[in-house]
Amino acid sequence: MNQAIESSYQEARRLYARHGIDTDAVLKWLENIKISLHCWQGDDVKGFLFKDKSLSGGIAVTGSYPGRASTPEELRQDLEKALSMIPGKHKVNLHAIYADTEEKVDLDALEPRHFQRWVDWAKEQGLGLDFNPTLFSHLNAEDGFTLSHPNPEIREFWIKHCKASRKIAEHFGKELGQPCVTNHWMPDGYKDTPVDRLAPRERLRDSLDEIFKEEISEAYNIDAVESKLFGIGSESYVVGSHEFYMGYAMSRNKAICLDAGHFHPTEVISNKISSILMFTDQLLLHVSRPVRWDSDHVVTMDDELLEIARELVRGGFLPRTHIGLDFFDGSINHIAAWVIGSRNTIKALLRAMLEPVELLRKAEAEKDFTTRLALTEEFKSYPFGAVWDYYCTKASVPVREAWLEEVRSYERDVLLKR
Ligand code: RNT
Ligand code: ZN
Repeated sequence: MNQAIESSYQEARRLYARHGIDTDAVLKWLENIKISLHCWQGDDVKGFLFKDKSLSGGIAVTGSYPGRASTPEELRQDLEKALSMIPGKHKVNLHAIYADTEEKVDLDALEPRHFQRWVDWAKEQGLGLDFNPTLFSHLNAEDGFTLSHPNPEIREFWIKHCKASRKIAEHFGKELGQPCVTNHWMPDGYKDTPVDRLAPRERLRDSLDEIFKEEISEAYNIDAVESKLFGIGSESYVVGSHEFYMGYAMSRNKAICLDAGHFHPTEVISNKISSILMFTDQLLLHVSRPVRWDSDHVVTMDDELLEIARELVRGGFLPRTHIGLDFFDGSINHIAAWVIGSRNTIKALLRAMLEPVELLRKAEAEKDFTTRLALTEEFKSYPFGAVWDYYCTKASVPVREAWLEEVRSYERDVLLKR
């Protein structure tokens, strides 16, 4: 091990130990945390099934940085590259449109075999897989409604697709020996103020009930539902609102997915985690960064990321929380985006684990808010970076910005030749 990294770590270790924080134990803990790397950052949410269809559903990618993956092989190669620069063992999050098959198959007819190459690859790489039915970028989603569509035939198409998705997820879970989280998000909503807010919600409830009818063991598949406040083209009303899914998930024993970009701009998901986990078993996070709207910017080390990490650590919620990333920035190197967002998320968890939580709790209980504030602020400049560098070294991934050079040469040798 590099001498400077080792001695900086030992110095940091002593400093943290003074407050009862065992950095060696923290790193063992961190090693067990899985992040779900979203495949759709690798190709600007295009997928492979309907290549000529443009992205719909009120989400948008801007930028045309060269080199994005356009085949399953390229996407896997890029994911491998990204994962080689991220410490830990993680998961990859697939969307249905990323099926790897030569067959011409529509979403309602997808089967586990259309994803077998992903499964084989995940096995070989020691990765878990998560899944999402794709309820956008399709002819049957063109008018902005899917599972709550007034036309029963269109609803039926999407119900079939979601049922098929759960079977695919079950297969992932069985093959990989760890549960696959299947997240259901659909864009359904109105651009302008609706007259009837209730009927689409009743239809969505009924469609979801039909989809979840089949019992699938939680050892293989965990269902999650993702709410949203608004999208492009659904500014006035989204069928699957937060309140809708709070009620739905609680009454049906499903996991809620909180996406950091799906609320009012000053509303934060960090403040929702403890409440939701009082009443549900499991939580899915879509770690994202909304800049003025649900813009899905690459996750940076901002206050909200740190606050999310603190909530998970302090509340003891990590075993019940699935952490997924959800951003798509087409204006920078696609692999760098993954690396930056994932490393930040893991690093934020590390920072949270390195805080003197017991001391802070005690100060709070004693109404000593001065100590609470003083310690919280001082700990922001404690040497977590030395612990992070040591962790990266031990995990054989690049230390500090050294990964950027690797991305640059990969860009030169692989991406720009595509
Ligand atoms: C959209 C949701 C959803 C998608 C992915 C691609 O606003 O956040 O999670 O980003 O399914
Ligand atoms: Zn999301």
